Amino acid sequence: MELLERIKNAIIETMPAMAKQATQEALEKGISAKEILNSALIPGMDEVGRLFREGEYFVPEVLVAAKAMNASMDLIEPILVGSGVKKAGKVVAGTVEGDLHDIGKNLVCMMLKGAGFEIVDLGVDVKPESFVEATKREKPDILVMSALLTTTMLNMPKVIDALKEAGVREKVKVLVGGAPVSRDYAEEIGADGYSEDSSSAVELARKLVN
Ligand code: B1M
Repeated sequence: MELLERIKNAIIETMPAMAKQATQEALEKGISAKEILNSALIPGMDEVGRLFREGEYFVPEVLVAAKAMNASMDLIEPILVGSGVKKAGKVVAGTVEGDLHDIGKNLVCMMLKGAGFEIVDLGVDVKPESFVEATKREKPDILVMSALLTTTMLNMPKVIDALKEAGVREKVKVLVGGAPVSRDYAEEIGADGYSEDSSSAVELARKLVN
């Protein structure tokens, strides 16, 4: 379908206005929101993730591609919500306490959203008790924590301890990431997974909810 290809290419070629226009046309022609999501947005962002992993795209391209995906998503999301299309899963995400860096966390959230996950973004400087409250309230499949400072990554195990104390640790998969975080550190603190960038975060999240 030519219009779906146009939406997909607008995402890959980082053109938000074109993504929006092609999505509008597709909806007017009767293409369903679900088909736009599954046949244009998700494969488009998958391809962006591949280009990023292989070093062809850098952070600015990924951010604008995500903007293009969001421009399309803004039009189809109300329809998807109304039609009850099943989401890939629910994610609560935040940058840990003391840390104000949010570019990487936002990128992870955008890529997960592009892959069909529902995102509850708690923002930055998120206290352990706020992660716990959101886990109880939102009942997510996955909790994502981001940290960019060697000092604030030490707050990640505090969140895991707080989840245990509140009796909800087993109800959610905990994924961690951010520049100073490593796979070894994730294992050491008892997280369920680590990913070094936003596209591998999507692959990991998909594996964990299936
Ligand atoms: Co700050 N900062 N910063 N900073 N900053 C760094 C991180 C630093 C490495 C710079 C340096 O010294 N070379 C350094 C940390 C040193 C350390 O701890 N080892 C540093 C410092 C020291 C500080 C301050 C303390 C500076 C000061 O005030 N003296 C201060 C701290 C403030 C605070 O948080 N309390 C500070 C402040 C800031 C700004 C506010 C000015 C700004 C943040 C703006 C914002 O985020 N809105 C800022 C920035 C921009 C940076 C650098 C330049 C860029 C970070 C970034 O956005 N990268 C950074 C140096 C650098 O990295 N070159 C630096 C792009 C982003 C896409 O990458 O966040 O790594 P990243 O995310 C990646 C992966 O890590 C991964 O996926 C993303 C996409 O691939 N990922 C996840 C991230 N989270 C994930 C979660 C997952 C999975 C993957 O969950 C599953």
